[in-house]
Amino acid sequence: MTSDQTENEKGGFASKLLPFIKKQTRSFKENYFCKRIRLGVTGLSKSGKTTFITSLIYQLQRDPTLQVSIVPDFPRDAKAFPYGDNITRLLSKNPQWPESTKEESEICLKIMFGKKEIFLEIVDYPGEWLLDLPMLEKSYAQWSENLQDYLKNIQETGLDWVDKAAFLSRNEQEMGETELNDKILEIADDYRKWLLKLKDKGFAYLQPGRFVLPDNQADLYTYVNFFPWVWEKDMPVQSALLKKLQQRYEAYKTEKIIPFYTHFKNLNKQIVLIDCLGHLQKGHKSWRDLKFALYELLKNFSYGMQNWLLSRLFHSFKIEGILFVATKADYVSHEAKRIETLTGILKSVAVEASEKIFDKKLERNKIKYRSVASVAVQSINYEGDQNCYYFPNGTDGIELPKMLTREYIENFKEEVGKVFFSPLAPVAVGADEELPNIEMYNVIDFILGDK
Ligand SMILES: Nc1nc2c(ncn2[C@@H]2O[C@H](COP(=O)(O)OP(=O)(O)OP(=O)(O)O)[C@@H](O)[C@H]2O)c(=O)[nH]1
Ligand SMILES: [Mg+2]
Repeated sequence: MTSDQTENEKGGFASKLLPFIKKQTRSFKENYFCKRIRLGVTGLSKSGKTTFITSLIYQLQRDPTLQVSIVPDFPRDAKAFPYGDNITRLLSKNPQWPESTKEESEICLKIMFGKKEIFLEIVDYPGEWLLDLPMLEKSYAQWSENLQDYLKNIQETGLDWVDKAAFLSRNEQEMGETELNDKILEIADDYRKWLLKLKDKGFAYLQPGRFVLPDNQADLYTYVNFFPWVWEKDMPVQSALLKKLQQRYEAYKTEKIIPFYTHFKNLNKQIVLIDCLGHLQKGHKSWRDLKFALYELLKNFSYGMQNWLLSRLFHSFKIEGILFVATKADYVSHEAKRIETLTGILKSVAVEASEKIFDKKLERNKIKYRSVASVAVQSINYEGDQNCYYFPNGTDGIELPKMLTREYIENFKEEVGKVFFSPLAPVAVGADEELPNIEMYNVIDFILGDK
């Protein structure tokens, strides 16, 4: 090696190292001298995430004790959360809910709180994608076994796509490569359509999420090309079909789930939104499915206290506090008794789903439960509030159940059928009025209360 080469290499090494050190120092400064909260707003499809995040930003900006601004140029590598569009829709003369989310987006708020400076980062994404997270830790065989049990549990048998797949696996030897590929695509598409039907019935545990909600139309052709092996317990030792399904399952994980997860996993606070009323309306199957889906989801996050310095240096967070929220509480009106009942229902589903996961990792006072309306569909009248929609108290409608037995939920469904309303538009507010909400201040307290 010549001395020139050595110098060049040294220079090369130093010039590579310098930006690294600068980056580490910058991130150390950023994280050491100011507080950074990575908030995960977790919730199944249509649980109210986008409306909730929009309302949260709106309420934070109106809090007289805080100075809140949206950090420009954030995020550098993803789409910005469309706060402006969402709030304009909600405040317009004919108010509209935010559009259903089709892609991931992020926002960062700079919050001055006395002399303290806090950066609050929030990620929004389509609820359907969240259900992919449990697939990460499963092989194709484990995933298939899991879905086999799932089909039994939800009592779905005699399915067309399963019969077709069983037939294909018995006859694959007689087929050429092209025919086999075509058949796989056909069954994968049938499987996708079946998932969509399940969604309509109120089921939440629908995998893969992008079959139900693709990133874009092109994904329908590129990724909807596998299905679970659910027609027999033991998989064959040699099968071209099995090999293709396994490979495509793994490709989906690598190309779709992992990039989403890496953006999403580093959280230090989590808010889990649950549309309890929506699931109750759809009956006990939907309710049971909700519990199962929640359990499978929460398993994917890390909970517990973390080493403060290490976490900030290496950007690896643990969730130190969780708030479960029953959304759309305006459907039961603001009366304290009914809000409490809704929170009780929320607790019953959340505790059952998360007990084993939090076991000794989170202290009880770090787990909170609240009922909230991000944007109420009516002006809230705090005294003698009779104007509620889905679950009025008494003669015209039905009361929320005190105990959630299976029988109750079945009957509940029937009763609700009689007084069913389609989703209502948010209330129109005047230029000098504010968007009505229920108990959003509790959410702000959860986020900033310990800072
Ligand atoms: N009454 C009432 N309805 C709400 C509220 N928040 C959301 N909704 C209803 O729930 C629907 C879904 O809300 P979104 O905020 O889009 O839910 P999401 O979880 O972001 O849904 P995806 O992005 O599709 O996963 C809205 O279109 C409204 O009909 C609320 O505070 N009160
Ligand atoms: Mg959304």
